[in-house]
Amino acid sequence: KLGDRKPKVEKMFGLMDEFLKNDSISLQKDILDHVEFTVARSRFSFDDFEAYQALAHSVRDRLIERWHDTHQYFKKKDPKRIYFLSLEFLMGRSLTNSVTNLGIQDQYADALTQLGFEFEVLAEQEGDAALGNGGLARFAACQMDSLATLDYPAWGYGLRYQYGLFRQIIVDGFQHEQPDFWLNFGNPWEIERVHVSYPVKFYGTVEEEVLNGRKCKIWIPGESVEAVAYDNPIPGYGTRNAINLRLWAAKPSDQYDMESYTTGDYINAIVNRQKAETISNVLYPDDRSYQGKELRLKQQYFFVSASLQDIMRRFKDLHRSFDEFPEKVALQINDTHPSISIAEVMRVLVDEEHLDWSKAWDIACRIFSVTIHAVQPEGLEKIPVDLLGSVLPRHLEIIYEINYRLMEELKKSFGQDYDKLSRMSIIEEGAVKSIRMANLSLACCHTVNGVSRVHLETLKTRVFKDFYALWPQKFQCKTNGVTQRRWIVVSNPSLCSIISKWLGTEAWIRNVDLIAGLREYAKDPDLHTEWKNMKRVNKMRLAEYIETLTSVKVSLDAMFDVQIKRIHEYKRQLLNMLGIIHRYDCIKNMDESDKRRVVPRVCIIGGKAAPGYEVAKKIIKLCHAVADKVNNDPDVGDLLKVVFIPDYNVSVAELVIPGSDLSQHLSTAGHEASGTGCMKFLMNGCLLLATADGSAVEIAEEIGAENMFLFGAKVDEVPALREKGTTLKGSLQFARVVRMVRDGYFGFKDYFKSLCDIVEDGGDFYLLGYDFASYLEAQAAADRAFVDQEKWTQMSILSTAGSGKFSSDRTIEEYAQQSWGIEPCKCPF
Ligand code: GL7
Repeated sequence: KLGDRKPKVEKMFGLMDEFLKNDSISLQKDILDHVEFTVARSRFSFDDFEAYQALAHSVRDRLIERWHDTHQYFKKKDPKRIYFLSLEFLMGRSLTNSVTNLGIQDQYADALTQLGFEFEVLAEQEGDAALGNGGLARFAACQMDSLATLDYPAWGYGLRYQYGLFRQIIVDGFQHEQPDFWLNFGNPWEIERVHVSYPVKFYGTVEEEVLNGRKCKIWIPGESVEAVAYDNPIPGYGTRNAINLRLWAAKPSDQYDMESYTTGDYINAIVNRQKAETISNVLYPDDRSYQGKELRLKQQYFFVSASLQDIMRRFKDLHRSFDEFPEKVALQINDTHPSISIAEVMRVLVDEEHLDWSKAWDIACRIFSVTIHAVQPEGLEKIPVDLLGSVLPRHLEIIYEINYRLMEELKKSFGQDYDKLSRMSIIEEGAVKSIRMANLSLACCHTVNGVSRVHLETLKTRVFKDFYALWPQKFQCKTNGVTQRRWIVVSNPSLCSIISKWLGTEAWIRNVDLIAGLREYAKDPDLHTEWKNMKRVNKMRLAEYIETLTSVKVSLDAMFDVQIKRIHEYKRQLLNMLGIIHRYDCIKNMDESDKRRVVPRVCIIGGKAAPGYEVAKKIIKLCHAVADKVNNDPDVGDLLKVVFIPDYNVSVAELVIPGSDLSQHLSTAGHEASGTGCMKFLMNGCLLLATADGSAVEIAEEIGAENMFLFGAKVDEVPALREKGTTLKGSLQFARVVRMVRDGYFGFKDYFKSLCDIVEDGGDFYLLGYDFASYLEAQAAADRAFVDQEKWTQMSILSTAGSGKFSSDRTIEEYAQQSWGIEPCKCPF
């Protein structure tokens, strides 16, 4: 209780004003203060990393100020809030993004120059926060940026993994994984909140009790772990709002096991308590399947339980009755990973708040919405009943009850159609009886979102056909987007200046639709000159990076052709490699006069393979084997270079994308739910060579199919092509390049045999053979377009100009209006 000690608000504001000034001298003093007192180095002697730390702390102070003010304001206004639950957030670096969004980049750059440092050099000191695998997690990060910028009262909730996504190192062309100790040198972007912590329970038994004459279920847990909050302020751009990303870390519980202590088993008691911390230790490095792992389930429940306790506490501070809960709370389930939250909400409302079941279910159905990011039913999580029953016994009972009621309701519509009922059931019978987490989400959520139009269609017609027939109104399309703040303003400052100059305003940074205004100048020779210079400077930066990492020298006149993303069979990096081999083979068979007509290329590939994914690892090795041969062949010279960029991550993407001419998105049609990399390339004026899959279909609508290179089987053709199976042979050219690999032209004959088998004898599930001819045609079209640099530049400008739809700002507006029912809440001071 503050009692008489209430702070004098005016005095507080007066002092704040004096604290955080943004003029150059104040910033310099501030940075040096942090060198001296936070980093504890002498201000007369500190290195670049220490300077970065001090700088980061000085920026963090400014973030915290806004973040406090925003939360104070949210508390006062008490708007409906969106709580975004995600097991993964791929934030990358924070420094440049923070000063950009705070609008104090120039002031900091200036202050540092005066101290003898360069902002860019210090920014390079920061490691990536890689608490996620791929597109899904980076999309979550982009959404946080948009939520803050658009002033929505939002919270992100997730897990603070000690080890982020593994580091990829390449030894003799093979991928090896090393742990990512990202917290070893501290993390200035987070605020540890030791006073914000909740117990999270596991295991134990369920007992029945009579309370006020009513039978109740009581969960007697067997283990308790403490969840401690780490807050990460997320600043909006062009607003004072800064929202919170709250990540939970597991700590041993205070409620220690008295018995072990009293029986003298002191050491074991401590060791067991320490084990608790392992829950938030490590991010699962596979981006598609984590089926049946106990630790994975514990991670999911751990962050869900802590988040819901936090959300309920905030709600109860101001409200008495849960009737108001749906007016104040929207919960977004990011993929099926946090869907145990549905059972947890039911448990809290029924067992702890003593609401009756139907009332609690009504509330749950009004607060939850889900986004599915998978295409294949195999990508949807299932948890074995035995496992769930052991780790969360009460939740299993609740899920059974939800399912019983669901089945009763379905019988009213479908009668005794048991096939349909068993398909729709939350419980999957079979060798391993399992809980289908997607079906649990579908039963409860008021909206089920797909991440592109093609994807939603797949969900409606294939994956969730039965549910769609029953509840068509639940299914919505929210095409993904990316934030132009990070993907243009931060990562491509020269492009940012060009856009602002030609549009005559910086307003596009918050309202990206304005970017379409560039179309008017797509043929303007002055813009062309600036555009080409920008691209060349970015290519130079990328070429230096490539040389430093791989010792390969590349020509800036070559087309930089890039495929960067997780390595997967369906993403078809192998198709790219076979295309490169074909190009190499052609060059080898040319005479000198033909060679003069070849468009020189630098083929850049980057991406991680899940540690247990053998085929993907072989593809990485093939990239290196081909690169070795091609890059050292004097017949080829600068006409073709092949580069594998190791340890691909967010900050590498920020460097590579602005320096690319062409980017490849080769998923077999119907397999990429959306894809977001393509949107970043698009914004940066890089032309797309793509299949008609995921968001590429919508990109073609926005910029015109004539401004990209589309190829390959269409989504609705793929099933029939597969039916034809092994009778479907690729072209002669395809057979020839596969034979080169098979015969050991690039060495490692035995090792690559299985790759060749998959695309020839193994049925070629991803249709590489079938698509090869049209892929080569698309590549040839790209070559022809590149020769005509005016035409190419025009296409490039039109790509950027047509990228407005693919901003996560648009995505978030759609979620806010169609799924969450929230309004902006802009902090006025
Ligand atoms: C993904 C999809 O594969 C990808 O196409 C989509 O853009 C992304 C965000 O919606 O989600 N689903 C998934 O499990 N991962 C993805 O990147 C890892």
